[in-house]
Amino acid sequence: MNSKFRAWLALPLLAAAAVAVVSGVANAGPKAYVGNFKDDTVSVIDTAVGKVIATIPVAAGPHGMAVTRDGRWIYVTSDGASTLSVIDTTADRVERTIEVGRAPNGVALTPDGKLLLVAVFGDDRITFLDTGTQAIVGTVAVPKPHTIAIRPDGKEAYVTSQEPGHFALAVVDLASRTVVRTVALDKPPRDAEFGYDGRALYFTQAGVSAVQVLDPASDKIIAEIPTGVSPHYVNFFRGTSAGMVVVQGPGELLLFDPATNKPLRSIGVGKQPNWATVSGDGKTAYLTNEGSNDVTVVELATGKTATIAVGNAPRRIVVQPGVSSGAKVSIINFAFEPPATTIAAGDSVIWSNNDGAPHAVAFKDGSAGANSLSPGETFSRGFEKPGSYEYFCAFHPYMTGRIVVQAE
Ligand SMILES: [Cu+2]
Repeated sequence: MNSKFRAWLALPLLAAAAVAVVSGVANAGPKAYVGNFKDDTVSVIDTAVGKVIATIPVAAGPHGMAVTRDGRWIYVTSDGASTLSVIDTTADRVERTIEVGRAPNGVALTPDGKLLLVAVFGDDRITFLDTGTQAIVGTVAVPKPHTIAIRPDGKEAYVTSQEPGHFALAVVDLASRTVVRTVALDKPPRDAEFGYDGRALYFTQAGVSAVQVLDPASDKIIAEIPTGVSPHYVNFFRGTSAGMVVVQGPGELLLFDPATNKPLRSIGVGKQPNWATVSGDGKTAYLTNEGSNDVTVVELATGKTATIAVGNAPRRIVVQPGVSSGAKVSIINFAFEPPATTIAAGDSVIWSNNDGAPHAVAFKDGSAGANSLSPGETFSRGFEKPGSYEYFCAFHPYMTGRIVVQAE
C-alpha cells in the first residue's frame, strides 16, 4: 500500500478520537508532554514514575499545545515553522503534520473536541481545524494572535492580540467565525484562560505584576491579583480549590482564592517557569521551567515538589486528563463491575479487562466503544452529554452495564 493511500486511510482513526484503547499498560500513569522550544522536541513523561520515557522530534520551535480530553492526541504548533504536529500518544510519534500558516502560537480545543483553534501569529488570523477530518474549515482575521481561551460553553473564544499600539482581547464568535467584540488593553496581553467554571477570564500582561480578572458577562476587569514580577500562565482548574499563577521573575507557583481573588501561598519552582497544568484528579500541578530545563511536580495539598529534567527551554506542557480521573469499571468473571456507574458530564470511564477471555464494550446507541479487549487491555471514553448510556459485551450479550452522566 503506498503511503498516500495509508495516510488517507488514517483519517477515520483520527475521527474516532473520542476513544482510546491502551494495550498492556494498565499500570502506567497518564503521560505529560512538554514542548522544548530550543531543541525542537517534545519530552514524554510517565507521571507514575516521574521519568522521561520518550523524546519526539517536531518542527522548529514547539509552542502551543493541546491534548484531547481522552488523552489520545496531542497538538503542537511550531512557531519557527508553519506547521501543526499531531502526536498519537499510543505510539508517541507524530502521526501527521498540517500546514496552518506562519509562526503559529497558541492553540485551544473546543469543549466538544471537534475544533482546534490555532493562533497564526505571522499571518494575523485564527485558523479553525476540524479534528475529525484534519481539514482547515475556516479562518478569522485577528492581528498578532498569541493565545486562545475558549469559554467553557463553547460559544466564544478570547484571543490575546499583540498588535503594537492596538493590544487587545479579541472576542471571536465560534458559530459565525467573526470578531464580535474587542477589549482594548494598555499593555501587551500574555496568556488568558477561562477558569473551568467559566465565571472569570484570567489574563496577564507584559510589565504588569498582577493577574487581571475579567467578568465575561460584562467584559469588565473586576479584580487584580497581585503577583511577583512577570506573571505568565494563569488558570483555575477543575478539581482544584485554588487558582494558580506561574510567576517567572521569582520562579514560583502562586495559588489564589478564586472566590476572593486574594493570594493564598507561593511555592518555589525552577528558573523562569513558563506554563503549568494539573493532573486529571486536580491533585498535582506540573510546571515547565524554561530557564532550568526541567519540570517541577507540585503536590498541591502539601506544597511538596519534585523535579524532572527535560529538554532545552521547555515551555508548554499538557497532561493526559482522563486516565487518572476516570471512573473505573472492571471486567471480571464475565460481568461488568460495578454494573452501573454515575459520573459528571465531561468525565471519563476506563474499562479494564481483568478476565481470562476477550470481551467488548458496545453501546446500544451505536456510539464509540471497544470492539475487542484482550485480557489486560483497557478502554477509556469521555462522556460530554448528560444521559443514560446502556452498554453490553458484543461477545456475551448477557453482560450489560450502564453509565449515568449527570449535568455538571
Ligand atoms: Cu464478554
